[in-house]
Amino acid sequence: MKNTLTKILFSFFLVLTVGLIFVPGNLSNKADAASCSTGLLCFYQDINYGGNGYVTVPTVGVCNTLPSSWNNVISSIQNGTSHDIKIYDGATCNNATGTIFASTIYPDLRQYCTDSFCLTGTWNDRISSWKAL
Ligand SMILES: [Ca+2]
Repeated sequence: MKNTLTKILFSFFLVLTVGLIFVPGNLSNKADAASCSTGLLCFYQDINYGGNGYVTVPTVGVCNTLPSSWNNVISSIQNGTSHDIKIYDGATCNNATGTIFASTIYPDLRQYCTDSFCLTGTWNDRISSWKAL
């Protein structure tokens, strides 16, 4: 009798635990992370891949100036490509630069700076151009 009650209680807590882990809301970040497919470079206006997205297929070695509506507004990035991406504060792949590594996600650029740029701030709302390596 006690053994049966233990099994019932164990089953109840197992179902409860699985239910809590797999609540759809808890998966939102993973679902968003999967929205940038392999081979694509995805910029987002807000942290955690929120707001509008700007999706592109990089051409290696070409400097890309962001459209004016995307200048200095990017706050998170998913790099689904196999290329490192150089990012620049200047509009013509000039001024301060940093690297967005291949197959890497950056959920919050407020937490990301590079080299001497770290002395003056982070990459949040700073990217104006980029180039695939
Ligand atoms: Ca800038």
